Amino acid sequence: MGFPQRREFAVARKTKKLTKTELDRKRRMTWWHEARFGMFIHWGLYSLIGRHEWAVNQERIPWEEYFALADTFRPKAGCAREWAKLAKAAGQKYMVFTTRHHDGFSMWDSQVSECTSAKMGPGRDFVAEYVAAAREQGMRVGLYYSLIDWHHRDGLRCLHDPAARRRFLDYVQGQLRELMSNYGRIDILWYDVPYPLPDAAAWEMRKTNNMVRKLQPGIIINDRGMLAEDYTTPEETIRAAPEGRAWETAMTFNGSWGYMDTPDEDYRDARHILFMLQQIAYGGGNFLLNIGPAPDGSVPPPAVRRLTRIGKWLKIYGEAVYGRVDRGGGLEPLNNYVEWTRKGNTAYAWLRHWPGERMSVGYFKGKVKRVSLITPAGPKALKFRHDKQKLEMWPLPRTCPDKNIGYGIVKIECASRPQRTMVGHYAERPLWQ
Ligand code: JFZ
Repeated sequence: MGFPQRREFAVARKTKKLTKTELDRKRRMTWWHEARFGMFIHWGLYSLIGRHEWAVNQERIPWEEYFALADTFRPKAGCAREWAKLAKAAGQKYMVFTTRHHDGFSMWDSQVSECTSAKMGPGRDFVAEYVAAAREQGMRVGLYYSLIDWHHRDGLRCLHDPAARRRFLDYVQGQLRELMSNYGRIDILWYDVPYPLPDAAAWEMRKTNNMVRKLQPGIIINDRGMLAEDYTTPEETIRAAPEGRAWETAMTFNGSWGYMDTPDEDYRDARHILFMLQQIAYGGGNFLLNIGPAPDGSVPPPAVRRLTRIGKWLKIYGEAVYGRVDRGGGLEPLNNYVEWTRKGNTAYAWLRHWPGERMSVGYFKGKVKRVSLITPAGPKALKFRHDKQKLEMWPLPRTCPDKNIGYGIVKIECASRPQRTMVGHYAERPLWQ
């Protein structure tokens, strides 16, 4: 026979065999995609300075002075539990904690370093406290680990001196082995800043990640260790990775990862966070939103207030965010106030501005089966009329039913994939007629 039939060809493409590596990745990433929203925590000695986590470097603070801060680092007991409870209340499903940032201060009882929270001031293993608290609240557990170490004597020398490189890699690999061995199941390893070595080979990343995966078979690893691994990490920006590639936007609340006592107005507000969550979900990404706890471990009140409101909202409207949200495409925003997420044949219209008692969405395609308004009291069926021009829905209340953040959701269930795109419509009926 000659050419395959078109239909067969389409089917063949759909069932395209994934390689074992691709299949394993898809499996281990499922919970992560469905979780969507996580809490990033930057906390360490720099929190005591309160001027961004790079203070020691940017202000050229002498190391003796910096590590002397450890003597006054006396966080309250149970602070990690506070973070985990807050994450849960915020509707976040996983957490990522800075085990060691660039300053070289390890927040656990590391045997390969003298600069640890166990050997110095606090005398505590914060990683152990964090992991226990996260688990207790049903959170997936992520560990952030900085490859760069400003303080380690070989942290820079490793670039030109092979013996120094050997010592430094032994240290990095030793620390990772501890983190992957001593705290039970770890769900995410979040590498950061692979400086100064030039490539994955110089860092021995393949060997290191093989060790990590051997110790933690289900673990998800980000892309900041100079290998692509499981997901891409745009920062302070929402930028989808190419189709088929997982991505996660990491974002500060107020411009600093480490604790800074900035005014309330400097915090991204709850409405904006929701807008970003929608944009990210539409692009098939995840959202890792940072808090920088104060030296005593407490979370700055502006962050607590916002996270609490977001969590309250997600309790009602979470189905538009969690679970098998499809990567978007084909659902264009309506002016500047209706945006979308989609799960299979169901479109969720996110209303940032309330249209009044009737809502009209032009250019909507898809066989509409049911339309409902999601409200704090549950879903309310809406009437609808759908023709070639538009989908009309009514009766809506006069104002947004969400009094918390003022963000409403209309759920549109269809028998086929919903689409809203103006392509082709210009020809059918020009906008100016
Ligand atoms: C790094 C750190 O330097 C910073 O302190 C914080 O921990 C943050 C999460 O990560 O900063 C970066 C790293 C990578 C990029 C930008 C800032 N990047 O790829 O654009």
